[in-house]
Amino acid sequence: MNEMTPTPAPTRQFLKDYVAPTFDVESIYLKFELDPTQTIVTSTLKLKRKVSALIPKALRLDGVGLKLISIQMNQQPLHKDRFSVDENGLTLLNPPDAFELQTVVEINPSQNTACEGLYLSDGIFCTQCEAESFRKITYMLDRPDAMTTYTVEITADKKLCPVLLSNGDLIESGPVDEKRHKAIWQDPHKKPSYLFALVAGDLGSIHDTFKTKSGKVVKLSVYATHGKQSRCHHAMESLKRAMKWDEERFGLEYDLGQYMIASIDDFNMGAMENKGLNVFNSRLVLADQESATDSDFDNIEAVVGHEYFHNWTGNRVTCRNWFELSLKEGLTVFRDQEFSADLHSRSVQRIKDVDALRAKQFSEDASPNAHPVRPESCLAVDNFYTATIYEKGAELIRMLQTFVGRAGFRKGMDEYFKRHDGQAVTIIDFVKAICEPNQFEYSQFLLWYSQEGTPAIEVISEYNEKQKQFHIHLTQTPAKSHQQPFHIPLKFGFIDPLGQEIKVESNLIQLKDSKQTFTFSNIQTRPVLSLNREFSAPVRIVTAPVTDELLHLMKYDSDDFNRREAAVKLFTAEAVNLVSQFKKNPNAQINLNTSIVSAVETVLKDQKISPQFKALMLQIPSEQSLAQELTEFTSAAVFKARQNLYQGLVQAHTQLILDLYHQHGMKNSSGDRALKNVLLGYLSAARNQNFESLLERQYFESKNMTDRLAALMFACDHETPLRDQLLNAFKDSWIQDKVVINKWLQVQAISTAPDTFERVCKLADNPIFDLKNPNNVYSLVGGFGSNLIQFHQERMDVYNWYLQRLTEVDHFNPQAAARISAAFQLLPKLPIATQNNLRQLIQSTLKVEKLSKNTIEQLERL
Ligand code: HT7
Ligand code: ZN
Repeated sequence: MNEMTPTPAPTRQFLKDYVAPTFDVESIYLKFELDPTQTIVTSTLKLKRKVSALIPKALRLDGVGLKLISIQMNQQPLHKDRFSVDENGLTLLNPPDAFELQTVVEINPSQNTACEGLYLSDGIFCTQCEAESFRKITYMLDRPDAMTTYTVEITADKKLCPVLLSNGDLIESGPVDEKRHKAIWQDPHKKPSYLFALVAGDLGSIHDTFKTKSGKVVKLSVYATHGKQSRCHHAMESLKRAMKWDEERFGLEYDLGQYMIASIDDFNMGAMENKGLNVFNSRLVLADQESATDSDFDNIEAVVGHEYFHNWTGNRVTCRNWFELSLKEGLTVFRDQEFSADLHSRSVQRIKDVDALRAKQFSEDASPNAHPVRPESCLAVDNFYTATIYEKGAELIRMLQTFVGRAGFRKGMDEYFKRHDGQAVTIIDFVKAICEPNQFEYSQFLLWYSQEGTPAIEVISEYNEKQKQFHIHLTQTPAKSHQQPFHIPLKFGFIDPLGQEIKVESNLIQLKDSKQTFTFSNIQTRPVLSLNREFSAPVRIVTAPVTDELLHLMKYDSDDFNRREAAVKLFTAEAVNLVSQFKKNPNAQINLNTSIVSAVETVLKDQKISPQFKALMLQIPSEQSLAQELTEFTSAAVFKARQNLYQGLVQAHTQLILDLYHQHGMKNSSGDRALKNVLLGYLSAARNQNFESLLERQYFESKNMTDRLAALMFACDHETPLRDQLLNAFKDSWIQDKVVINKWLQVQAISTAPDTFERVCKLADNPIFDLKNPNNVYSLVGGFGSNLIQFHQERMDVYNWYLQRLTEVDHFNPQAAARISAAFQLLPKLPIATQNNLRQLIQSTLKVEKLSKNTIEQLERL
């Protein structure tokens, strides 16, 4: 293409266009001669035409950025008339029904900055093939429904790469010559190309074993940079817990002799479930008390579990194509959430999962990025890795479990594996496998997969004193006017005036129509309704709450989720009211509603609830969740509203908060730390008299990262010398640590202090920050983009700076750039003049810059 030729617009792919491959790949033998700049990949594919396939004139193999050195068919060089090569692949003309194809290609891992395909991270060779990057390694039918068995031979310099890993079992290893050695790995299970992995380099490791329920001993290994082995034990213990849990809860046993996790510093996402060889972002492997927070520990356990659970839900049974991604991701998120709930507090886990769902997925669903859980088209498959596919997908699985019951769900899962083990299937195949053995009629439920947006539910409760009847009138409104009503499972309960649970025959309502009334008889006194318990359906209840009812539920609801939900609603209503007052008068002096003040006092004094739950009850709604309640987002008013809440509550309960802070500061559980740090957040945001000395003491006296980071994060919100004192101390301790230093970048990026933008600009030029490291980008640039207060000051120079950084990242890592473009999701909620100016800025970036299809797709929607 010459320079004057306009770049062709990226093409859209559609779910409806799915056609199965015409050839089976019967096996693949891959030989890697590793070299940082000139790696040679020899692939030998055995291909056979499918019996059912019409005879096509050509067979197309995917391949991107490959230098083809030679091509042979059935051990004979292939004549140039029999094939053609272009920038996206290789076409074989008139191929025979069955043949062996050998291609030799050269690739350059050291120049691969996108973290896709085969690349180098700190001298370690590693791969990331999901979704469509195997084609950057060799020619292949690079699609999930082309499953085959892999044998992989790796040769490399012994000194540079003493460790040579791939999927499956090691079947041979030894020297090649004086300098090089080799390893041959074989994976007996058929898999799609996206699950291929290779890791090679000089890595340290820890090892352990796990005995499966049938008595097989599996060798477990975690690989990481030398010297970091002592931080790998939590990941190893998490892996063993996950293996046991999957046997107990789902009867699923591991199917290879070896399971390996490799920790890599440069990685676009969290982790990757490659068969038998997971590759992990180091931030989700390495942890000890000094370097990782309690939530890092929890995340590591959850993600190690998630990738392990993929071995059955994703690897043994995979997706027919990428539009079906939620088949494996929604189901596996559901499984990892259940794993964490079974191991720890179920209600705390549910609250955290729903908080995350609302913050990420509900805001996505309400934005121009809204899409169904099973999307119908896309420009870039990589953009499918969203909260909707993952977290909302998991909610749909949870609803199915609610409908058919836990035992019924297990029966359905057994049926799913019986029907589909070893296959690439669809979401509908899964739903059928769950529902058919349980005689559950699922046709209306399927709408959850095709209709985007969050449904709203209006609730009117009516008590008839005479007839002792309670009526619940429900109206559901899907997000778009043309959409049909959903089948919605709503768990519920009644609390009587004395705080007792009223027994009813079933605690589940199944809402199917747009409007429906449910009547309950023999209700002796007017109860308070607790609806959508455990958040049984991902919906928004839009009816304005009644304060007295919320206070009653906060005290007495037997469902912890709704008990805390009542507190959230109380805080949210107050905050929304404050926002509208501050919008009218930024200097208004507003006293808090007295019922909030006394409700918080009751929670603070409650000795029966766990500290972890108390911390959740006291959490002030985030800017993200407030944004969802507001038609127009103005950062200054939102900031003031939250500030006012903190100040009012601290003023009313200073001593109580301080006492509780000190009391839990003397204890040492993660729950105590969670509560103590929520209280420290109150004192700091309210600028309580001694807050600086509290922050300073906590930072320097604590030995764990949770407390240190909390103190540092709160200090960053204030333009005081303490902020720099703590930031410098943190930097001095962790400057050499590629994982921990991200925390230092992030706390500065998410600060609400007015000078945040200027400081972020400086940090972006600081040699500590590496634009090529995805974690650095997500922490600093992405962190700033998620900072609703300082990013959305409605200053075009701020937005422009962000777009420039995004463009820079896009030039070498489109996936990372597309992910941080989520910062603009709030655009439709900004004041109209700002919306117009920002849209213009985005449009001109799209026009002027040559952006990837990933980023174009994200920005074009705005
Ligand atoms: N299945 C994994 C997805 C993933 C990924 C996708 C696109 C580009 C890079 C990626 N790294 C990991 C992660 C998971 O859900 O388990
Ligand atoms: Zn996953």
